[in-house]
Amino acid sequence: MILGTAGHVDHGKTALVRALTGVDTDRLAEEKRRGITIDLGFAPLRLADGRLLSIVDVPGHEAFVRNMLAGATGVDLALLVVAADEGVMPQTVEHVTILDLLGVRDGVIAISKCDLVDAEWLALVRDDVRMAVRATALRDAPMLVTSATTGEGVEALRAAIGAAAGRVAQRDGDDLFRLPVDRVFTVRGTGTVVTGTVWSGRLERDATVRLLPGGMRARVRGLESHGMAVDAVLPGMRAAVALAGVDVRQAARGATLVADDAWRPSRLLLSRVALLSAMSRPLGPRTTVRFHLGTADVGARIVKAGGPIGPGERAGVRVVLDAPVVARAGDRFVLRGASPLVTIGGGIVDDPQPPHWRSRPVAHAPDTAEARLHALLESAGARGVEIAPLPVRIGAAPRVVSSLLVPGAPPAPSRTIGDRLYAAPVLDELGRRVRDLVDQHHAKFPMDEGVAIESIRAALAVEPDVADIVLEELSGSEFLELKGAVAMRRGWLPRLSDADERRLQDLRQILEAAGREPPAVDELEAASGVAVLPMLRLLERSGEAVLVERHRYYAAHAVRDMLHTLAEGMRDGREYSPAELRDTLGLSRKFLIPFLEYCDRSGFTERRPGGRVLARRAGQSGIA
Ligand SMILES: Nc1nc2c(ncn2[C@@H]2O[C@H](COP(=O)(O)OP(=O)(O)OP(=O)(O)O)[C@@H](O)[C@H]2O)c(=O)[nH]1
Ligand SMILES: [Mg+2]
Repeated sequence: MILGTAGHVDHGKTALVRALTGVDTDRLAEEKRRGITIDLGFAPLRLADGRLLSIVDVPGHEAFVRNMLAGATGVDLALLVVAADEGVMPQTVEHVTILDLLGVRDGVIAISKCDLVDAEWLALVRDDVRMAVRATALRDAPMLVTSATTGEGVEALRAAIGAAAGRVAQRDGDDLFRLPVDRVFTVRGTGTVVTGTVWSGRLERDATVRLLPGGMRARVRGLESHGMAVDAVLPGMRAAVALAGVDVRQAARGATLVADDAWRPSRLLLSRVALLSAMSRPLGPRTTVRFHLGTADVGARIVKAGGPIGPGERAGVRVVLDAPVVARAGDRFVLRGASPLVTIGGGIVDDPQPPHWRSRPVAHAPDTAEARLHALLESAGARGVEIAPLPVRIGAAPRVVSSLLVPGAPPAPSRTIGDRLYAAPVLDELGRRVRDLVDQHHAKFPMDEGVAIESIRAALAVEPDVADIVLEELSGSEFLELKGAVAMRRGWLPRLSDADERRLQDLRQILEAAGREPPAVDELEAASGVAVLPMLRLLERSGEAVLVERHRYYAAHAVRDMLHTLAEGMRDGREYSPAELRDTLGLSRKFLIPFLEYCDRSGFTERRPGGRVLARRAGQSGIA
C-alpha cells in the first residue's frame, strides 16, 4: 500500500515523514542545500497492526509538479500537508486537484507547524482547508493538527493513517505485472536497477521482463523492497528491480516494466477528459499539452471531434502523443498546459490500443470490462479483435477476460477464430450473407451448379480464416454444401426447362460442327440471343465441352482429336516450334497459340526455350 504526500512547498511534508518513520527522504545534496524537496523520496511506515505502508514524499515547489505527479500516480492514500502559519497556497490546491484527477479516493489531512500559531488562527486555517477540499475526494478526510518540531499530533496522525489504510481495498495480485519506473541507477556489482511502485500483478526473481516503450528484454536478477531483498513483489509495494541485460542509459523515468506481451506502447489513446473550470481558455486540437500517465510525461494533443474543449467540459477525445506510452483501459492521467505550466485537467483511458490511427472515441464510454469488450467487438465488426492484448485493452485481469470469452457469455456473446475474437452476431450475419449469395445465384442461374467459393470470399471481404469458419459451419448445416470449389444449397440440382434443354442441344451441335475452331462465348451469345455461359458450364461439368482459352469452349472430342494428332506428330524429346505444330494441327495462328498454352497448362506439352516437347502421351494424360 502506498501513501503519497501532497502540499505546498515548505509546508513540512518531509519533516512529518521523518517524524513518522525516522527516515529523511531528502537525500540529494541539492535538496539539503536548498532546504526543499526536488525529487521523490521513499520511506517505509510500519502500522500498528503490523502492515507495512510505503510513503512517497513529493516536492511541493511549483517547478517540480512533474515530479510530484510521478510520485502521486499509483498511490492508495494521500497525506495532504498544510502549514498552519501559511494556510492554503497554490500548490495545496493544485496537488489536491491532481490527486482527485488521479482517482485517489482516501487520505488524511495534517495541519502542520501548529507550534507556530495560536488557537484562533488555527481554527481559521482549518476552515480554509475544509473549503479547499470540499469538492474533492478528500472532503471527508480526517484533519489532524501536528507539529514535527514538538511531536504534537504525530501519534494521532499515525493512527489516522492506519485507519485509512484499513479502508483501502487489497489490489489484485492475480493480474498482469506492471511497474511504472520512477528511478534508474546502477549499483556496483548488480548493474542497472529500476524502482517504482508495483501497479498490478506480481514479479519474481529470474522472471523475464520487458522495458517499454523500447522493448528491451531483461532478466530479473534481484528484487528489493525498501532495501530488503525479497523473492517477489506484489501490487502496492515499492520495488527495486535489478535487471540483467539492460544498460542504465536505456532506461529512464517514464518507462514501464512489464512481463506480459499484452502490453504495447501506444501513441494514440481513446479517452475521456475533463478540463478544469478554472482554465482560462478552451483547448484546441493543435495546442500541445503535457500528458502524465504513470511516471510518463510526454507532449500530447487532445483532439475532440467538432472543435475545442471548453473550461469545465467533459468530452470523448483522441489523445495523440508525441512519444509512445504504456497505458491500460481505466488508467487515469493528468494534463498540464505547456505554458503556463499549470494543471488543466485529466482523464481516463478507454482504449489504449485502438486498431486504427483514425479510430474514434465511442460516444458513451463504457466503464466495466464487459461493456468495454462489447464496445470493442461491436466497432470491430467483421475485422474482429486480437485476443492477446485484451486484458490491457479492456482493463481486466486475464482470468476475467477468459471468463468473458466463454462462448455465449453475456453481455457480449463472442467466438474465437484463430487469435481473434468476433461478435457472434457478426458471424451470424456473415452466414446470412453467404446464404443470400447462394440463393441469389441459384435463382439467377438455375443451370449452374453453384457459386465459386472464391467469389463468396471476395464478396465477404473478411480475413480468410473467418470466411473459412463461416463456410465450414454452414456446410455442416442442412443449408449449404461445398463441392470442390463451389458452394450450393444442400441437395441442389441444376434445372433445365424444356426450352433450355433444346438450347443446350443446339449448343452441342454448334460446338461439334465448329470442331477445331469454335466461336467465342460472346459470338455464341450474339447468335443465339440468350445467356449461354451457364449452359456451357453445364456441358463442361458433364465433360462434353472444354474451356481452352478464356471465353472459348471447345467440343471435348475436338480437343481429344487435336491432342491425338499432336501425340502422333511429335517425337519424344524433340522440341517443336509453333510453326511446326501449326502444320501438324492445321490451325490458324489465332487458335494455335491459345490451344498450345492450354496443352502446356494441362501438362500435355512442356514449353522450353527451344520449343515445345511432348510431356505425356495421349491416353496417359486422362485428357484423351
Ligand atoms: N516550526 C516548525 N517548523 C517546521 C515544522 N515542520 C517543518 N518545519 C520546517 O519547515 C521547513 C520545511 O520543511 P519540509 O519538511 O522540508 O517541507 P516540505 O513540505 O517537505 O517542503 P518541500 O518538499 O520542498 O515542498 C524546514 O525548515 C522545517 O524545519 C514544524 O512542525 N514546526
Ligand atoms: Mg519535502
